[in-house]
Amino acid sequence: MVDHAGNFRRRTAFSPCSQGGAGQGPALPGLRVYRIERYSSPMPTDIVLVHSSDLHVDEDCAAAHGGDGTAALRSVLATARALRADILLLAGDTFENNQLGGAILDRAGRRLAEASFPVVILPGNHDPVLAQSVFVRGGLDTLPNVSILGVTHDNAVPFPDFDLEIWGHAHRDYFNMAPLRGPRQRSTRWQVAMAHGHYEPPETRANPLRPSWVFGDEEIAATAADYLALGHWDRPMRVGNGAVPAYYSGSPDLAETVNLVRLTAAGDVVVTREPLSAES
Ligand SMILES: [Mn+2]
Repeated sequence: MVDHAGNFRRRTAFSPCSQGGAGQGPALPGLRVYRIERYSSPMPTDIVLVHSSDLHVDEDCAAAHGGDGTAALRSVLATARALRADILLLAGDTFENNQLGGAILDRAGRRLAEASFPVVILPGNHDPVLAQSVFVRGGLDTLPNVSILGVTHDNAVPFPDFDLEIWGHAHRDYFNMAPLRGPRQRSTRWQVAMAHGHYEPPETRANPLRPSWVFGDEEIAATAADYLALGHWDRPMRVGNGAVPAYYSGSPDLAETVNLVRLTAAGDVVVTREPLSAES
């Protein structure tokens, strides 16, 4: 932080967020306001990120969502708009699989294109970056407001107007990989990381029967990110040892919320859960 006299000072204490953050939704258990060291001058306004994952856009099915396979996407986009998101983060498994047909991809593409804000997509284990991925076949890589890690950008998407960079390793095939390998050096005031995989706490990390796409406390801390947007779990949860605010958003279907992440002008990171809006 830079105080009023312009002197750098270090603030390490976490203070409970007694104000409930910037929304009406239920607070996430263990919610904290993180005081993060800052070197640069204050930003004039807050940056609002909305984080969701595991939308699993699928072929239309009469038994679910009134027959609209893009219902979860529609709902998350409407919620992000209602929350006045500056950027929407989708942390993997946006699509159920890479075999989806043209009609559903066209509809998903139209919904994304109609969004009035940038969308950053991290491909997950259901929708990895293959030559014939949904992102390419659906033309999603041509939408000006959509950035797809591993497709339109290799590992990082810059947002110079916000002095923000968002990085993450896309799933590029169906095999195992380490989602948080090689943390990216910070080059902007704000840095947000994304990962699609399975958090393993220290007490079970040695278990040889481990799931794929694992990361733990050390990998999370090594990102030194202002926020880590996680996907793969349908349940919303904060994970890690507190060094970095690392949250699963959970799926819209199960959580019925998105994570709202406010990067404040004062340098705080405030995370709340917000209910899905009525669809429009
Ligand atoms: Mn997954």
